[in-house]
Amino acid sequence: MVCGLAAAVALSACGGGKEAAAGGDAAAAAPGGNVLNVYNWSDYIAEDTVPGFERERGTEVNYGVFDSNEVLEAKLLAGGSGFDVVVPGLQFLGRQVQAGVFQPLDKTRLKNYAGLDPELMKRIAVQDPGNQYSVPYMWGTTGIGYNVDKLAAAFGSTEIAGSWDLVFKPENLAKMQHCGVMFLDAPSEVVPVVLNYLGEDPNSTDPAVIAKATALLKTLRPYIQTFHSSQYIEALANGSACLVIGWSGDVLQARDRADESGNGVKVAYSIPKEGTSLFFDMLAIPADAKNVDNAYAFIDYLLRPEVAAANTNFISFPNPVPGSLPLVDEAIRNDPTIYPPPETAAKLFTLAILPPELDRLFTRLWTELKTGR
Ligand code: SPD
Repeated sequence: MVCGLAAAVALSACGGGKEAAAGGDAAAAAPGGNVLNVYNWSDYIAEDTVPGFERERGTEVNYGVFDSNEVLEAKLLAGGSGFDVVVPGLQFLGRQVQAGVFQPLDKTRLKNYAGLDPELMKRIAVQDPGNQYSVPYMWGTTGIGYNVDKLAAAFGSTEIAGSWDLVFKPENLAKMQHCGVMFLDAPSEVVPVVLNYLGEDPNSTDPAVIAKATALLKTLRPYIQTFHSSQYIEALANGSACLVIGWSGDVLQARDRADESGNGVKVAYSIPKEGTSLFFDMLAIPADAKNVDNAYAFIDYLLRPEVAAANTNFISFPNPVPGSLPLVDEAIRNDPTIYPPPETAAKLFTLAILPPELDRLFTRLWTELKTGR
């Protein structure tokens, strides 16, 4: 089933359009003008996607980027963000819907809606009932990114990258500390993966269970140089990091950047055999968006098979439009780390809606971890 989703295709990473300062600046540009204010993940769109939309529609796009659901959510919950299209992860969108942040989508305004993968839409409907408020942009996994030569030098081969043991056993992580270890900077991304590794429910909300993840993470802390959710792309590519917990397409972009630079750094991505999280990033229109016609036009444009394919080809994340697959580069289409085969897909879990009452616990444990307390 996940393969069917994967077969659906992807959108992309950074680039394109003018990057708006978040919130207020975007709002200031809106009144009266033919504009669109978009807030998307960094490194998540092909270079010509936004300029192509601007040319075609005669609209100016203010394009801002973020690298964490928490940052986006803070702006949305504060209200008056000025954004017309945003891209939260599904587990955050679920609770933002409950908080009244978004307007329901009028599907009749999206002529490419019928091209979305029905299996994927069914899965998403668990957290966005009736698929009322969002459409998927891209999906992917959280896994291990590594420098092939450094890993082989430390362990004799790269086989160990097939298991979370590489990252979650302190004696293994210690062997990579000299060349740069980076973790995603978000408890909502890392804790579920650790719990799954420990054989616990990855979506547990029980503080006693979450404490097991915290205890393990504390044993790893001495070997982690940096917590960051986007800098690892460049760090892997230029060789200043050799082991990361990161997102699939981001690590593969690092591999491509290194290859293109000719610096000799070889980067690879692994979905560990114990399984990991499968995420969906969703396009949604805030309830107070000012440029709603342009927002629909932009979402519909992103769902065109040729646009979705261009994005996937650029960012190496799969999109949800099956009709785009024939236009996706063969190397991407056949890459099992991008489109996981059924035996790998069977081990992937979806992140549940994060209950707001867990926020304080997550924030505290993460602060303690990062500060080494
Ligand atoms: N550089 C773009 C990465 C997008 C990752 N989205 C992750 C959401 C995970 N819940």
